[in-house]
Amino acid sequence: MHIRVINPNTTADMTATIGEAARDIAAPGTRITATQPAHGPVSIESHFDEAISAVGVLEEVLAGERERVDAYVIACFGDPGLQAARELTRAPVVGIAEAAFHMASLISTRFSIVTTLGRTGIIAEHLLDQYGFRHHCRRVRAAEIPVLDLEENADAALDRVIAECRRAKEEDNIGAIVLGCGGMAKLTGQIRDAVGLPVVEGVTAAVKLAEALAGLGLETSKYGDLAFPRPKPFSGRYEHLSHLDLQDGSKG
Ligand code: 5HY
Repeated sequence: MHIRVINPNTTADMTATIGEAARDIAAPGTRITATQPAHGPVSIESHFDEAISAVGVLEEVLAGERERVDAYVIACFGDPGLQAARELTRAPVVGIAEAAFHMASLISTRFSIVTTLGRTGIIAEHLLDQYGFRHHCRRVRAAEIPVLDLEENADAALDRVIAECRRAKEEDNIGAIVLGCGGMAKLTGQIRDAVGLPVVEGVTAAVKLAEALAGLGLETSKYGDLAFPRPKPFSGRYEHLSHLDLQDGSKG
């Protein structure tokens, strides 16, 4: 099984971290390719960053279709471009936020999310509503660290994330913590041991869900809104997306 794990920001070190965490948890025989867009923000910390990164995610899915991968993971906690990506392929596409919400709701009745910057918390809240998990989530908290601090000031960033997780444990009456950033992919064990609560991390949750879906032979439905986009002309810098013929498996 071949899973393409897409880091929607363009920071290679974070892509490497995400790839390592995915390979550590993948089943024997699962091949993980960790990629990032050629164009886009070095980190995603706003609606603007998210909107731009979504196009990069779609370009990476089209590249994966040329390699006929079996499943995709979108490794940013905003799940940028998730539904659009599902239109481009029959393969399952799993967003790390959606995967983490599902997994956390299977092991706890209430969880809190700990993300990086407070300003991106609303993105997680919108996804909780969109996916139907608002009633499972007590609070969306922030360690108030820039995303790239997870790579560049790792120890200090970890301390701040642990401190916020401890506050969640003391104050939120929860049974689990959901980590709210793909850049936290390799911190699960340290945080769990420091906080003493189950910790759900999106990249690893999404890889296991992608394996399960592909292993069951389940494909993204092509009936209704996730059907392949109607081929049409695109202009300017998107001209190469014109007349995408995704139907017959020979990808654009
Ligand atoms: C992420 N940003 O998972 C989000 C996290 C966030 O570049 N990768 C990013 O803070 O919204």
